Amino acid sequence: MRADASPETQPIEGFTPWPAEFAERYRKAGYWLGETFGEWLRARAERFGDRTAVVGEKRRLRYRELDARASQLAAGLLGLGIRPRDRVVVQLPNVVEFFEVCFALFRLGALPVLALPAHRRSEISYFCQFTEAVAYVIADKDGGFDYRTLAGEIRAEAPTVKHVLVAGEPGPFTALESLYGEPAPLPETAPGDVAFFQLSGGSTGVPKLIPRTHDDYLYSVRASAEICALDADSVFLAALPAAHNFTLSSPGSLGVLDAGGRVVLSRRPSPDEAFLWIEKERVTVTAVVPPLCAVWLEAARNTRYDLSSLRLLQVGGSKLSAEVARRVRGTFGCTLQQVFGMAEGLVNYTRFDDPEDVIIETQGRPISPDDEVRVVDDDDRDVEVGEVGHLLTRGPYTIRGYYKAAAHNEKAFTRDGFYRTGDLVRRTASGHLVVEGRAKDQINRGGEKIAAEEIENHVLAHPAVRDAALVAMPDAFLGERSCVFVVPREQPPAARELTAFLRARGLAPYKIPDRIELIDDLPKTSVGKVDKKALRRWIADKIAPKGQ
Ligand code: OOB
Repeated sequence: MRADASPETQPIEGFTPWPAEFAERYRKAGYWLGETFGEWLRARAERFGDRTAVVGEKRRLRYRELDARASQLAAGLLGLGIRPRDRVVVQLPNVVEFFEVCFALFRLGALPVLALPAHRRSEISYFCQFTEAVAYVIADKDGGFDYRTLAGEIRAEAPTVKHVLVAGEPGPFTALESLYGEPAPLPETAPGDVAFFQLSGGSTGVPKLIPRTHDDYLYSVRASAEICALDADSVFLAALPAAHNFTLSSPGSLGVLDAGGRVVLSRRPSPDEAFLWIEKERVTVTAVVPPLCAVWLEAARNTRYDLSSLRLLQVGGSKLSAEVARRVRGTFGCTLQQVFGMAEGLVNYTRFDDPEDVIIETQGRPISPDDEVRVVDDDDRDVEVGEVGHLLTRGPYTIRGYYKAAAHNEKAFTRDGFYRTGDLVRRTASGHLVVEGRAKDQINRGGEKIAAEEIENHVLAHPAVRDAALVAMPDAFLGERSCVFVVPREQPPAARELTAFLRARGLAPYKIPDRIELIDDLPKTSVGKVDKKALRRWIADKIAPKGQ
């Protein structure tokens, strides 16, 4: 494809590009092919035309149809006044429209901000305001929640949002369906441009936005599809939210579309629904978080569904225990693959030809020969193989900076551009990584990430709270749950009331603390910081099963 003809990249403000010598290296090595998502989809439509691309609850789309619908919707969005580089917050459940909307925006050069269905007013309002989004795309209802009500609140808080586009019954807003028009000439986009934003699990007061370019993301998709040996017969079940990096690109929906296979969208990850799809569509590969893996293993023991089509079960997002890992092959009769990735870039996979103990006990190794991985001590000195340290990384699909976050980027990246993942890992002699813990102030609740500071700020807003600290407590099912230590003013808040207060502030439900502990004062370290280690130990000890 093209080289000279490709439009010049004009980085958007607030985006940190790769230094020129790295960009050149990644192009030369054949990682960055100079292709945009729009072109990529067109090429797939030409090659796989009548094959089924996406299957949802209500609709199925062939490659050709997906391509055409994306162009029609892009024209409609342009007609509404949405322009290249405009930000659009997309919050859709696992429905076919998710792909139509994303590809329409890609084609238009407008930038989706991929929110999760669980996000609520607090998160969405922030995304809209921070990115100055011009539109917000939702489904009418999902899981008993009416997104149109939320959209009304967002409109009041984020004046830049001119359009609310609804998949389904629009209520007072615009029906997405009304926007599919005659394909129109569209502005050109450049492969080095930002294509969309992922969201960071984060550890700071507000979530960070992750700008991903066409070039870098498509590389991670292609290389992931190759590692997972996807082909036109692959059928991927998106059981987790389609917008999450794992489901979208590791190799996920995009990986399977790259190979000409079929994406099947499950509205819920529960065995009832997911297993039905596996049987019905003869699903070959799917991706789950460890707690879901455990639930599926239980359910598979006496299911009435035929799961024999499944070839590969990927597990990632949080640490998988070796005990659960060992049960996968026996129960599903398929290969297990551990996936340790992050929306910022780096993704590690165990490989099909890895020895069994590596598949069970490690979280894999990086996608690319050009993924640079360092494991360092607190002073950024490399530690020996086998020793635990901080994971730093840079490479052809790992960002060089969060969007519009100059001050935070100083801390989150080294001077020479390595991303500080906040993960504590050990590297084995074979180059595989084992996740041993976390240095970032975050709770990983079964794969859902909670930034402690963000929640503490919300708790501190309660008039009866003087101080607060959120920590992880061990949980047999989710791995971790959240516990907030609250130092009350005079009258301590009732737990129920505090929870209701947080809900009313519009927090995503998974971020509401699972447990509240009242305490006279927060313990401090010798340098005067809150001693979260002590709090974690204390709560772990308190909830540990006693005696025997
Ligand atoms: C995935 O992406 P994010 O952005 O939601 O979260 C990234 C963080 C990592 O830094 C690490 O702390 C944790 O999630 N994590 C794991 C893990 N996979 C992710 N911790 C232990 N074991 C694993 N296998 O979670 C994500 C993105 C792409 C593919 C897979 C997961």
